[in-house]
Amino acid sequence: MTAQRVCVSDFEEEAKKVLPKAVYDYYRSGADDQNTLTDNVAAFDRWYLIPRVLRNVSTVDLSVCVLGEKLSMPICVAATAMQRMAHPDGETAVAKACQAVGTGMMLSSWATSTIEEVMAAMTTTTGKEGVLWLQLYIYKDRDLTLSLVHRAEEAGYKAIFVTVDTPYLGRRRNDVRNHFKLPQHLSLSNFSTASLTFSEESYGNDSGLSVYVAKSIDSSLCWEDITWLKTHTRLPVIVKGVLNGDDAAKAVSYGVDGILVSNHGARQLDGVPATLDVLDEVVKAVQGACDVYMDGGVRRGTDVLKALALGAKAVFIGRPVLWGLSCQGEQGVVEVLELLKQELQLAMALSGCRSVSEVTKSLIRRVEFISKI
Ligand code: HOC
Repeated sequence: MTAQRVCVSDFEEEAKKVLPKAVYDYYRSGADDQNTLTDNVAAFDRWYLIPRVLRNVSTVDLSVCVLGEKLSMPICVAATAMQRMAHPDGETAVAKACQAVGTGMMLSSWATSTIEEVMAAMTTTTGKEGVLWLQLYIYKDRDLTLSLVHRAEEAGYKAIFVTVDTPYLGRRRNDVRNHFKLPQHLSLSNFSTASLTFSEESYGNDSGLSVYVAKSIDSSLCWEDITWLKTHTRLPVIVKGVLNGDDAAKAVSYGVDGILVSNHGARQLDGVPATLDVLDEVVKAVQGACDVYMDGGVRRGTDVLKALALGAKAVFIGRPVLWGLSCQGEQGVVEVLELLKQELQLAMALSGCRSVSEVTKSLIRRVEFISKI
């Protein structure tokens, strides 16, 4: 009998047992010494919640509007690559789970299901078009890049999240050790020609994946490319991977429709701050000109509450979804999303917040001193 899953780490424990080691390691790893990976999670413990009482919390409304779409909660699904390694239904299972729970999903352009397949899966659940956003890497091949954008537009995606923190791939040591490669029966479904053979391309201390990224991703990317992208799409463009106020202000000056504070799940540059620790700086720099979202280290409802209190409009979760998917496909993802939703609802009620708009900075205080004892 499988053990009861009562928190996100229960799902991870079970996922670790069912996944091949190389796949678990690929999903789980951060870059280099993984200091930022640890810190993304630890950062949430550096903030206290300061609840208010006697506020009639008999009903709590978690709904929120993200990029013009009403969602049941401020918890969305982050882009994670190659989800069919976790479960045969991969991205389509995650999409259906999001639709069932009433939230949005960011699809990795490195998905093992096509842009169109995922929208179709999401739509069949309720008959209503799902809330899907496309995560985009800008390839050296700009026609290829734009073909992804236009397919997303055609399929009814609502926005493009352009990843700006990956001119090269961060070094994940386990992928090198494991000679990580995409299992042979899978492919990066959105690219008809570029089938990957990581093992053949790996050498020395580089994983095959990083060799592939160096060959295909445009490392000359700069701010003018945001303008370029915006001129080629009618969809909102959100910059994913901003970690400081100056870049956030710059993004606003380039007319972005949103900013996602992200360190790529701590998989790129080790030693950067936890995303929670830079959220306030980014929110201040943006001065309300666009919405700010965050990902990184969110594992509990109270984490979501702290991120909202620091000014995030919504949070995105990556690994917890992969663990749910690994454990039990669509149902496992529904369970993870429902768990976080319930945890957030309870945390809001216990803090005296009846709606997301009542979650303000006065709800949290930085821990001045953390005893090591
Ligand atoms: C274009 C290739 O985000 C990761 C994923 C995939 C990165 C590959 C990008 O492993 O962090």
